Amino acid sequence: MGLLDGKIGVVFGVANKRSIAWAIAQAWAREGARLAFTYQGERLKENVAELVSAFGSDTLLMPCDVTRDDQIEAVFQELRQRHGRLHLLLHSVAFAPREALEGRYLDTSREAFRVALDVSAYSLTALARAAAPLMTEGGSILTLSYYGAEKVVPHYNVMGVAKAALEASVRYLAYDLGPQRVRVNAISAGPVNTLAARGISGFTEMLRHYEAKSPLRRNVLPEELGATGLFLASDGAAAITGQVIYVDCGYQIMGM
Ligand code: NAD
Ligand code: 0WE
Repeated sequence: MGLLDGKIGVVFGVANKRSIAWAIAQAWAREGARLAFTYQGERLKENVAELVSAFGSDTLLMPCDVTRDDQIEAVFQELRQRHGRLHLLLHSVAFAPREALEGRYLDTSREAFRVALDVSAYSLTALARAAAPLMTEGGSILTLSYYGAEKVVPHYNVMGVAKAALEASVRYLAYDLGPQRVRVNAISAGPVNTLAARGISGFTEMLRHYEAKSPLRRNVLPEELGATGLFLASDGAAAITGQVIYVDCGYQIMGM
């Protein structure tokens, strides 16, 4: 008896075994969900194929660059043909051009702003709109945010602006989809050492800062993000929508 028995889900944002999407997908699968996966491009295909082979050889795996309407359409067309319905969607995707995460927010170019907001914020709306017609039995849409959406985190820059737009999108999507029993929530995660975090200068210091300052005096573990992702997807969260849930060892409550 799994919490997600009979549920069908699709996961956007697995790059490798350290991806937050992978931790949440594993928690969903362990509780009985049937999952399909997408990957950003050919560069990641092999990696992701190897990971998802753990879920059986008939696991649906499709390319999807979330800036491409044609690829989004193809993913949901395939899901409709294979399963006919959908209950769960995980959006764990973000990107800003590297140079926008260095230096001043003030210097963000129009193009870097466009790319960051397109990939990291608009994509949730595009995916939710494509998923909604398949979520005929209700559903749960989940995305990943970060504290830089609400407070200044040096160098997070345009990603902070994109996460603010993402969190506002969660609320508007929750309102639009509520009548069809589709819930939309975000997990605001503390820092995790993933591909997207590696190479960010000062990331190791950030991990140490959370360890020193958060009420729980440690960093969040991927499996803890998996556990919260599972809760939000389950009937235990049936009355929770439009929310940003902090999974950050309490860091967000601190004033100093
Ligand atoms: P990750 O690199 O494993 O995942 C990021 C994913 O985004 C990758 O799978 C990448 O392929 C995908 N992606 C980027 N551009 C894309 C595009 N155009 N089309 C499709 N996919 C695209 O890193 P992660 O840390 O697991 O990041 C997942 C989410 O978690 C992101 O939204 C990130 O902002 C958020 N987050 C991360 C942390 C952290 O410290 N790692 C903290 C809070 C929130
Ligand atoms: O959302 C993120 C990072 C997302 C991200 C990472 C990269 C690195 C490679 C988006 N775009 C890019 N572009 C690249 O070229 N996090 C929450 C992790 C993160 O990133 C930071 C952080 C934290 C935390 C950047 C600066 C300061 C703090």
